[in-house]
Amino acid sequence: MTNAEIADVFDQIADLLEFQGANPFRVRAYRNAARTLRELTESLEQMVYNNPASLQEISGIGADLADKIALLVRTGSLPLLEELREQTPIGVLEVMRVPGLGPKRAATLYRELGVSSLEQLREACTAQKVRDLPGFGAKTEEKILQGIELAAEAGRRTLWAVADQLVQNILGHMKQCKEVRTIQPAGSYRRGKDTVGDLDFLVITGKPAAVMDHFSRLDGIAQELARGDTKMSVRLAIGVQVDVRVVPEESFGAAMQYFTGSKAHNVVLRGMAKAKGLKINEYGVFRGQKRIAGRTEEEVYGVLDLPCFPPELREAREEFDWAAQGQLPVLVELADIRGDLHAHTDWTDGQNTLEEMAEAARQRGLQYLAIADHSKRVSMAHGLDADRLRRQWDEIDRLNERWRDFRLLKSVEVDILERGGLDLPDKVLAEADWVVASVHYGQNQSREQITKRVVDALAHPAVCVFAHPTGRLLNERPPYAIDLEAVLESAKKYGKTIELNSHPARLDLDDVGCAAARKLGVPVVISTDAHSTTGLDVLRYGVLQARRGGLTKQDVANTRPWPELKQLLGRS
Ligand code: DGT
Ligand code: CA
Ligand code: CA
Ligand code: ZN
Repeated sequence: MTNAEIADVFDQIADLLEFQGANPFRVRAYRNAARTLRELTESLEQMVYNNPASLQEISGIGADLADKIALLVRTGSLPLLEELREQTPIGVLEVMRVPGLGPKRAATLYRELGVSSLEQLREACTAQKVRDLPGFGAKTEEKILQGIELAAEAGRRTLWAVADQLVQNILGHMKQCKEVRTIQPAGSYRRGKDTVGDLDFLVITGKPAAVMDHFSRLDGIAQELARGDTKMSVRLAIGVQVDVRVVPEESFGAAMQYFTGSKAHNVVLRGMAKAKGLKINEYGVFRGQKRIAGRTEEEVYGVLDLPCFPPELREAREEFDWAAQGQLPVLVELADIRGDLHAHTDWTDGQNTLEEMAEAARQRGLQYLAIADHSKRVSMAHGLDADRLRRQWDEIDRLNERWRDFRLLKSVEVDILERGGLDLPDKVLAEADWVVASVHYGQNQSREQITKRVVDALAHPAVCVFAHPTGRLLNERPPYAIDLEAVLESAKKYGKTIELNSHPARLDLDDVGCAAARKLGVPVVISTDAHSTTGLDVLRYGVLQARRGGLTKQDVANTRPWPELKQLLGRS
């Protein structure tokens, strides 16, 4: 154990004691001890093993603290700390660490507002309840909100959709520099991964220094991390790192290939090159000293007798097998999508009317839109009961008389109840064009319970699709404990489909789930789950994940016109 680690333990004890309102002298004793130990030049561990008595010679360390240091070094823990942790609500420690807070303020927040998690703290700040507490104020409240964002962002991966905005910004800025001959994004962004660690750009230029000067003038740079002759790294204020590399024109394809990755894909590629007596790196493919490819990616893959893989497939999953068999799939595209099968309106928690949603879908070139508002169990969203649902369907019938090229489908997002079963009578569900089933409650149930609920729902004759199948929210909520394999198998058995929800924080099924559905022959429905007209624009994020799962137009159910889709489900 290092001195710093021991000091941290003492600091934590001080924090927790202070949170509990312990005697200030006791709190200060631990805090002072932590500071002393952190600045000590001799190793506490050595002292404990060689001469424990010497611990008491450190200023401010008496018999009690000396014993605690010895115990900590020997056992790795302290009963006092464990005890304090047990007495403190779990989330409070996170709350304390938000910049601008601390144990005392965390205690006030807990006592006055019951705040014991970052989420509750965010809510309390947003509701402007924090500013009225003694010792706080509007400024503090604002600072806390920023602090929560920062704490939450640190160490997190960026949603692809957010990364995409950054990339477009950066491209826009860099293209204003006349010394930039070419700039292209690479890395996980280019592969369309659902979240991105950092952004990677490659540039061709005759004047690297001028390009980097220009790059450093990008809005939103918080810090320049490194700058060399050909590489520069910065951190943006929102916490994302951006790497820019200048590469020679004759190596641009090789560099794009290399820096697009993935690492696993590159490892396989390097092995294949070696087997052909070739060497591959970010400068090109070489036979001996001679560069035989490098200007374009096609050329690089070509000399290895490989197709230029779509970036989305470069994960060393199935792509090399497909290439060996000469059967690279033709991946689904946004333009293949004919309709959207999951959207909400202001009848429940959506923002727009039926008519507005329909017109927005039509303008986006869709032929059909399923209005799948929530069922009554979702009371927070004013979920529909049978009566209101039928009234909505009457209005849909009326609206549908307007269009020849477009159709609203009578649908509903029916909740799969905690105890099992669906939230609407069978008779009503049987009248729907399309029934979306989903789990919103009882997400903490066991794997067996939750899987059984879903498998039973898929067996219900009215249900067409199981929506956002794992319930994950990227950076926020892990998947529930569902057995996806069992769910896919019953979807197969009952001739049902599975949703790829395109919301950028959901992307659920994920790419691997899509591949699993494809292998079993379960059609995937790429849906928007739009709660407003602009919510319809997320479709492309879903399509990107479907491509990563290797899905073709055939594998995606809603590439079909509605009559064909009905046939696929065995309905007339
Ligand atoms: P990220 O940023 O964590 O979402 O993932 P990537 O894939 O963008 O990874 P990053 O930014 O570390 O590097 C970009 C690409 O560069 C990566 O996909 C493959 C290539 N690369 C980086 N380091 C290595 C390496 O050590 N070996 C190989 N073969 N390739 C590497
Ligand atoms: Ca990256
Ligand atoms: Ca990088
Ligand atoms: Zn929904």
